[in-house]
Amino acid sequence: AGRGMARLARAARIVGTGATRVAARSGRTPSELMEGALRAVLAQASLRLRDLDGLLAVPSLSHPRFMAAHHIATKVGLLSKGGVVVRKLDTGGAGPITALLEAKRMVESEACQAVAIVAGDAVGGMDSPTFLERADAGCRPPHADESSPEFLRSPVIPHGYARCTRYHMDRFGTTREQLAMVSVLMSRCAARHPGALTRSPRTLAEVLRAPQVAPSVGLLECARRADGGAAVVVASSRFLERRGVARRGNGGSGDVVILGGGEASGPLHPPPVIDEEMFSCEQAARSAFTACQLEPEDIDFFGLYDCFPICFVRAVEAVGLAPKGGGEDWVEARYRESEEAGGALSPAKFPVNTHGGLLAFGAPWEVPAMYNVHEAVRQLRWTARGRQVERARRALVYGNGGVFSASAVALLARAVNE
Ligand code: MLC
Repeated sequence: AGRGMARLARAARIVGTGATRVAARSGRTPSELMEGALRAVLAQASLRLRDLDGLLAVPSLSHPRFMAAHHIATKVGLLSKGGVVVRKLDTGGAGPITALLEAKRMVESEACQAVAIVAGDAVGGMDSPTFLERADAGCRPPHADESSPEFLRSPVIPHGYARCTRYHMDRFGTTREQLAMVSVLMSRCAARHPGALTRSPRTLAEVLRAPQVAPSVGLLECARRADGGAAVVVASSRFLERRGVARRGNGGSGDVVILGGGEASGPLHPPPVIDEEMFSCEQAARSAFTACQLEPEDIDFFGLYDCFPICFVRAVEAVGLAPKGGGEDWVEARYRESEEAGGALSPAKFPVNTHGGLLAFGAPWEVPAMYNVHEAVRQLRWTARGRQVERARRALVYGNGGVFSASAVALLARAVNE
């Protein structure tokens, strides 16, 4: 019994999720969105602000702040007591997953009892020139003028992904249609989620007809710019036992255990000649599976990053749903099945991004990987309603930063009642 208790004391659990509505424009600042998400997660987890002894935040683009985590912690009054660990983490869109793994370490090795992770941004509310200027500045290779092979024209991020897309098309024979099918599948998922920005499914023709943003990247194949805030709380099981919080608050088995994960990095700017080495998602997924001694067949739900179709296709391969170079055929097979099913696949047949991902649920800059976590938690709590993957027990969540520059993968499990 003693050893069992010791093991329990070290386990890190997600005990709550909270979010503001994702909106095309909210009129709110990232700090306000983060605060809204923080209040929501505390309410859901039946915790008070003073229960927190850790806070992690990811940076925002619309209102960049020096020490953004300290800013939000000060704003909500968390720093009026001592003993609180506060950190901003920057791995781009991988941030929320990096933070999840960091929170696990804080609980397991730094003796934190409850760590909140908050993310929020208002890029939907930014006017187009300001958004593009800032987004371009972050990802444009420095010192590269138009004659240089590194040069990426504006919008820089879609052009960076277009370069990777071209590589994948040339090397593996991916078709333009297969890429567009990713957006169709995401929109069909989003249409089932009452909180998603995309309310109605798109057809393949609509996606292919949309204005081109970069070569082989149409407007409906870009992460959908939005405002929103999202948060989770990670707590130690010893703290939860002392408080009796999780079991009571969540109806017996509502906690989600963070089993472990993996991270990897690639170049900040896509090299002029793309090679397999730059796709850090595969390495991150491999590390996560090895760390947890699990295999793709053990996973019931996948929250995959899909800022552009190529990211999703590479993710499908990285997490083992399809072999390398087979991601696009896997996508096409799911698309054909969904056509036959009359437009939407059951979650059992498509246990991936049941909320619609960045392409369709909404993408407030570095927040969206948090939506992957929220959807995974719902799936593992068996509260995903019309989107539920029956009896889901384990989930994989993946976040990507930059252009495959940072990859973070975490594996989560439905807690077993002691
Ligand atoms: C845009 N629209 C969409 C959509 N994307 N509608 C449905 N699905 C989508 N996926 C709609 C908008 O809501 C808007 O509708 C209209 O299309 C025009 O979009 P816009 O953004 O207002 O236009 P514009 O300012 O011209 O810019 C277009 C764009 C930009 C494609 C250049 O949206 C863009 O850069 N998007 C990608 C954002 C991005 O790069 N995110 C980071 C991903 S990388 P209406 O009705 O208002 O006209 C990542 C990693 C990391 O995630 O580290 O961050």
